[in-house]
Amino acid sequence: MLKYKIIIAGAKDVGKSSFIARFCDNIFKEDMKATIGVDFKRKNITVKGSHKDISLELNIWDFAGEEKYRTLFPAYANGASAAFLLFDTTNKESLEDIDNWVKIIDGSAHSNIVKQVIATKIDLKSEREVSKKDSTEFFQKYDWFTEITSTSSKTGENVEEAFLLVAKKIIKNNLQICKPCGEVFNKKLKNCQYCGAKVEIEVNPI
Ligand SMILES: Nc1nc2c(ncn2[C@@H]2O[C@H](COP(=O)(O)OP(=O)(O)O)[C@@H](O)[C@H]2O)c(=O)[nH]1
Ligand SMILES: [Mg+2]
Repeated sequence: MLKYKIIIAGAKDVGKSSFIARFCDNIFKEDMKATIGVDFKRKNITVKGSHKDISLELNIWDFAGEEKYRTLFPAYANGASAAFLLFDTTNKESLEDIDNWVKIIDGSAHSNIVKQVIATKIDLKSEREVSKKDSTEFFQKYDWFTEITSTSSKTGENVEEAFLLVAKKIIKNNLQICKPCGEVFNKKLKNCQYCGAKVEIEVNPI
């Protein structure tokens, strides 16, 4: 099984632990307990490839967003293939805080890390403080920015889709398909680890 580490960044209470709980266990708690330091979950995901389905084991690291724990973050960001950056649509400050998380990630993770922005709590329509337009404008300054996925861990809206999107980006970044034998393996290798064929042209598995 191909294993990848994913980290979840964002201010305290933006909904990081709820996002993970919805994806991994399909549950939601109004009284989610605050994360102390760091937490860890595993979940497999299957992406439909053009040649074959690709299953990944995602190791998902949940961080406490509180200032006092942020010094731990660089150590845990080490080796991550993707980072979710969460802000809470009912809290404008949590959007501004993303700049700090990007700095921390850029300073500690490898440069081709997938970054995916997630807007949380979209079920709380009447409490909304950040519009899609304002948040999209906020992220234009980042060259890695593609799109925001708007989610609700309460209703489950777009949570699985967000993980699937990131899994696809991880595959694009890290894997190639061997033309002769059809197996999927690490992009860094010059020969297929299954049949030994030399890589002539990189073919993306999805
Ligand atoms: N209505 C609603 N509340 C949410 C949602 N996600 C999280 N919450 C609530 O927001 C609070 C903080 O969530 P939590 O996951 O602990 O945030 P964390 O500190 O970023 O891990 C908890 O009371 C959750 O129940 C959501 O999508 N909708
Ligand atoms: Mg938490």
